[in-house]
Parts: sequence; C-alpha cells; structure tokens
Amino acid sequence: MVSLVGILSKVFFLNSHMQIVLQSLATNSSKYRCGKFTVGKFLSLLMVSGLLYLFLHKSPEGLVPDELLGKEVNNNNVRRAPNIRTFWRKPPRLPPRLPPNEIYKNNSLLQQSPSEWTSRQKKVKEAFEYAWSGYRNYAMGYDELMPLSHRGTDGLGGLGATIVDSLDTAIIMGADDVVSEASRWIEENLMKRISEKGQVNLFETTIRVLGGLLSAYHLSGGDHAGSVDSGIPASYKMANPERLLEVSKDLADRLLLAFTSSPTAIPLSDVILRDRTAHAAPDGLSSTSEASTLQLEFSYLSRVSGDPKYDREAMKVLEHMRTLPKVEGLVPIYINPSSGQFSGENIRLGSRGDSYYEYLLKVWIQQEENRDSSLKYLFEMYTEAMRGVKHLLVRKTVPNELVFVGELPFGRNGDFSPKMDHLVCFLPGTLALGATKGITKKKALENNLLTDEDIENLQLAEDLAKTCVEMYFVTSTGLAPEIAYFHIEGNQEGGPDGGYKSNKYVNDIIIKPLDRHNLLRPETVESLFVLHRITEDPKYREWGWQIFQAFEKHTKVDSGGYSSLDDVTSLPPHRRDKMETFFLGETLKYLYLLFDESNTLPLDKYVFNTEAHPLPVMRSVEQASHSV
Ligand code: DMJ
Repeated sequence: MVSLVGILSKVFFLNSHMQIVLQSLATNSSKYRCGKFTVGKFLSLLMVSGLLYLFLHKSPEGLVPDELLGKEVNNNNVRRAPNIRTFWRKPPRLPPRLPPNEIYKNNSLLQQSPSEWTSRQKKVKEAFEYAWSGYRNYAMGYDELMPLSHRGTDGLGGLGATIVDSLDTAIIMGADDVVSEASRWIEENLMKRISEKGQVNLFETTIRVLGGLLSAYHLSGGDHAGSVDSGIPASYKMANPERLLEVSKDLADRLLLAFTSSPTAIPLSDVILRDRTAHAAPDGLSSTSEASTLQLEFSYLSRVSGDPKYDREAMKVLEHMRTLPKVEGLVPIYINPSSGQFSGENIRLGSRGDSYYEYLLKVWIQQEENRDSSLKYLFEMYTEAMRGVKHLLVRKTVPNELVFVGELPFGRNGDFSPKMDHLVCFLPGTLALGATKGITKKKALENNLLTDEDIENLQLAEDLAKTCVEMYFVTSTGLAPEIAYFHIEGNQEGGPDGGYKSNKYVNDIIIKPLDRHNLLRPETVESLFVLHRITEDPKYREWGWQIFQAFEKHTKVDSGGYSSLDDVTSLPPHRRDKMETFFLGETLKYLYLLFDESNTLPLDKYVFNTEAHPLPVMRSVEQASHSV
C-alpha cells in the first residue's frame, strides 16, 4: 500500500511537470521547433525519461521490514527478478543485525506515537461494539452468541453470561450504549433468572457472573472508591451499583450452598439455583483450579456487603489446601470434595490447574492489609509453586531454545510431557505481577525492591510470553492453537505437517490435528498487557496489535460478532459458530488496556480476577493514607 501511494504521488508529480511543459510548448510552440526535433518527439522523450525515473526510484516495500514486525522472512525461498537498479546502485548500508528484543528496543519506527496507539485502542473498542451488536441482535439474554447460525445458546446455565461478562469492559471503554443495554437487561431480568434457573457451575458462575457484577459495581462507584484510582473518565456511563450489589448477594447466597453442603472445605462443583441445592460432578471430583478460584470475588463481596460469610467460606478452601501434600508446591488437577484430598497425580498449569496458581498470588495481593500477617502463607505457597514450575516443568525446545512449561501427567516420577495448553499463557502475566507486585520494573529497581528470584521470575515471564506469541505467529492465520507440543531433545512428538507460515520456529512448535482450534481466548494478550505495564517494553504492544489484526481478519463474522475457529493452520479457517463470553470480558478488554496511554486501572491498585474483572486492592485506612 505504501509503495502504491509512493508511485502514484510520483506519477502525479511528473504529470504536473509535464503539464507545465506542455502549456509552455502550446504558448511558445515556434520557439521549440528546431529542425526535425518536433514537439511529438520531445514529448515521447519526456515520457520515456519519466518511466525510467519511476523504475529507478521505486518506493521501498513498506515502512517497517517484515522481520521487525515478527513476520519471518525466508530469504532463501524468495526469488527476485533481476532489476536494473541492481546494476546501477550500490547496495544499501544495512544496520547491524540485532536479536529481536534489541530490535524492538532500538527501532523508533516501532515506538508508535501516542496518537497511533490511541487510534489502535479505538479499533479495539469498535471490535467490542461489533461483537456486542452481533450478540444483541441475535442472542440477547442467552449466555452466548452463535454468530453463524444467528441464534443464542445457554451453555453456562442461562444467566445471560455475555451481558454480565461485558458490562465492565463497556464501562472501561466508554461504550455508553452497551453499558445502557447491558445494565438495563441485568436490572430487569437477572434476579428472576437466578431464581428460576437450574444447574450452574460454581466456578464459571463466580468468575464470570459474580465477578462481572462486582467489578461493574465497583467501577460504578458502589464502594465509593472506584473513581479515585481507576482512571476511568467520570463522564463515562456507569451502571446502578445498588441493584448490582443486590443481585450479587442473591446469587452468592445460592452459590454458597456449594461450600456449606460439602463435608469438607472443598466446595461441590455445581449448584441448582432455583432449588438452592448443590451437588458434586458425576465423577465426584472438583477441578483444583475451580475450587481455588473463588476467593477474590467472595472476599470482595464480604467487604462491600459487610457480611463475613462469603469470605469465610471461600478462604477455608485455600487454608485447607495449604495443609495438603504437594510436589514442590505443585498440585494435581483434581480434588475430591468428599475426602478433601487431591485425586490422581496429573500436574499441569493448563486446564483444571491454571488459576490455582494465579489466585495464590492475587488473593494475597488483593488484601494488602493482610499480606504480612494472616495471608503470608499464600505468597509462600505461590513462591514455592513457582520454584517447582522452574525445577520440574520449564524446558527449552530444540533447535531454537523457546522456553515453555510442560506437564507431569503421571506425577513427579512419571514421564515429562512437552505439551502446553494456550491456557498456560496466563503465567507470564502472573509471574511479572508476582515479581514487582504491580509497579513498573523501573520503579521496583530504583527502590531496590526486586530480589534475585523476582528478577529470575520476570525473565521467565518474558521468555514464556515470547513462546506464547510464537504459538500465534507460527500458524498461517496468525492465531494460536488450543494446545501446542514442543520439540525437546530426544522427543519430537510428531512434526510439522502443513499449515504453518514460513517461521523460524516451525520445528520447535508442533500442532497436532485435534488441537488446532482457537476459542478467542485471552491468556496471551492478558500477559502482554501485564508485561507491557511492568516492563514498559513496546514490543508487547506490537505483538498484541498483530494478534488483534489476526482476530479481525479471521474471526470477524459479516453479520455481527466474532467466531471461534476449528483450525488455525488452514486458510481460510473453518469457523466454529460460537463467540465465547470471555472474548468480550477478557480478550478485548486486555487489548484495549494494552493500547491505553494512561495507566487506567493501575496494577498496584487493582487485581483482575481470572475472567479479567478488575477489583480494587483492599487496604486498611492506615495503608491508604500512607500511599497518598
Ligand atoms: C476464562 O473463563 C478464564 O480466564 C479462566 O480462568 C480460564 N478459561 C477462560 C478463558 O480462556
């Protein structure tokens, strides 16, 4: 595009010069008729020299070379036609070749001006409004949109999950119409739905619905602290906080049955809302991550409602988990609410394990007043677990040394599996947050706040984030598969079999046929957002922008909304007919905040629940006055 514009402007420039010459020829024609050299011949000569000029001064292909944008250029495969310039011009003097990180630091072209980021942020807001319009037009009141078949589906119990998951994103973005529509629906329908609906999953309903309601309550000024720290302009539309709190309490009272009906501290996995009863999953087991990812929401509700029961029940889970045997801080992915013990030996940071580790840190961060006292054990559990991750799960690929987190499906004495779910890509953000506790790396270093272990964890966060983005850049759509395998010494786990872009890491990352779907998940952009806030390195924004563009190109549906994909390695990718609630609740919110120029929702004052709903860090009055 840039080169086309360049050529056109040159043609235009040449034409205007020719017109001037023609005009003067027309007015002074006799002066220029010398012997046989007529006006016609002169014009032909002029045209030939014009064409020659264009040929010799063709614009460069673009402002930024592909390789600087993360697109690998395979020079071996590119055969260029011989060009007359090759004979005429000296080869350009190239800058020294730098490793990717240095390229990003040093390239001023990549440090886009603030207005460029603001315009990119606006595009994310437009994408959010587009996603919402598809949902509103075809699925309003359902949990999720099926964007291809133009209808809704209730996979999460029928509480209008997309609406509640979207509300705080709309508030943060200043998408006022969405705020009005979503809050009106919640005010008019949600209480009734809660009293009439059947089975819901405790974890999903807590992180998406309760978390969404409470975050919107806070941002709307419900606890009288939102406007102080959030950085959201006061002119943006808010919801009615009293109503949100009322609905939150009603929902949480029913969800509490999962805790109080269990014989142990581990809650049952499902609740029948209308009956106010709870039961275990058919196999009797709860996921470890599900049981341990409820505390940010329940503790905040206790704080704002003044009723300690929510916090008490939810915190019992973590206090109990503290007492259970672990493998260097790592835990199996199932737990039995009947016995209160872990079940099996499968250890991973992907599905069913992930947010256990996330909440150890975030619950500790949330209750600032208790960090050095009653909740100190949580940071110790987190620290021990991260040491376990580094010792037992982190490996490097061959040939290019990508750092990844694998699994121990049969415990510490079983074989290591070089498999990593996309879900694991929450970990770079969590590690970075754990290192600086939400302030910038620069500030933490200036104030001597980082231990050697913090610096090591921050480095691991950066290395893992790179691997997560390469899971996107290695495919032909530029979108990551749900699961990747990695090539390690002595274990190749299959090999690339098509569908990859020309990319340096094709031999390092293996994508198996059944793992090639993309559900519009947020984890990588979540980590890019946190890493950008903490390191202030512009490469994280550039990576996020590339991922956003790939979502725009391959998942946007003409009639409204965005769709999950079946296969990220095929072009065009087959679509799955589902827009997950977390695309609006998390993915687009994190992208919007990644491109934000003004530190909205600062990470030392806010903690994002695992569904990206920001809740305030809770401080005692004394702590709050110290930090002012
Ligand atoms: C979300 O519901 C949450 O982020 C959860 O912790 C993991 N899975 C999805 C997004 O991928």
